Amino acid sequence: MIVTRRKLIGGLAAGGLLGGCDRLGESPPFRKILFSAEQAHRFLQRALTDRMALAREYRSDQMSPVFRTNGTNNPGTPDYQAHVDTGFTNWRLQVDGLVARPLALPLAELRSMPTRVQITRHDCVEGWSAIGKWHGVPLKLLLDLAGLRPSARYIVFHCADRIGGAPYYESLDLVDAFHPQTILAWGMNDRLLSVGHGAPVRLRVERQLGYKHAKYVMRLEAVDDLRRAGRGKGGFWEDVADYEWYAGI
Ligand SMILES: Nc1nc2c(c(=O)[nH]1)N[C@H]1C(S)=C(S)[C@@H](COP(=O)(O)O)O[C@H]1N2
Ligand SMILES: [Mo]
Repeated sequence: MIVTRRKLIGGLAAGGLLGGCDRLGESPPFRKILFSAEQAHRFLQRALTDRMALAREYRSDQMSPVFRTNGTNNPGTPDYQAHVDTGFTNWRLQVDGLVARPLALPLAELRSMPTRVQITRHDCVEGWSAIGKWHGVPLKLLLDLAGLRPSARYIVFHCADRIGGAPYYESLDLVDAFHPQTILAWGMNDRLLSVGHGAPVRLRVERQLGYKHAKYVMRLEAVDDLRRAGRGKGGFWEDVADYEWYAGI
């Protein structure tokens, strides 16, 4: 929320807090309050502007000739294999939790929605990077379709794979969830997303490190608290190896 100085003064006046003092600016304690409110406002504004900034996008001729896979390169469960065998025609993306309208969206429907194409650099904490082209539906469109309830604060991405028995999952706050470059990608480098890179859909959240880009996304869940997901730190690597939950780059 952005509080202007005028609204703040108006609010104080309406609340009777100003009493008989009509020379507000000359009253030292009030001047102090107003000064710090303005500082706080400026600070929040800058923080939000930074979070909304776009990641660099590249030209086609800058794309990496090879884009390796990392982590799981095939969930390998019978359920997942059945979806691969049927071209994901029976697969549905579940959208639930703190939403007004839970959804179950077929892949064809995701692909028919407005598509964003972006050529970006993926940075893995293990020390490699690659530039690839991603095609997908802006996460914002899906969240608007489902209608977030006011209590929703995070989006949890539930994946089809497990590592050492624990399901892979990740989560974002709403600033990143609504960022214009945050997409659920169903295509990569002008082709349908391969199994290795996370078919049928994977997250691209371009201002963050590689492990946040959940592959094999089956379900989006809107939650008010991350403590109930996984082991409570908001993501698989956050839980098992203390990776930062906010992996901004
Ligand atoms: N479901 C799932 N998503 C995942 C992983 C994983 O093992 N499982 N690995 C993460 C890591 S560490 C990286 S660097 C990227 C790798 O994406 P890529 O295989 O398309 O290169 O996926 C991320 N998303
Ligand atoms: Mo990674």
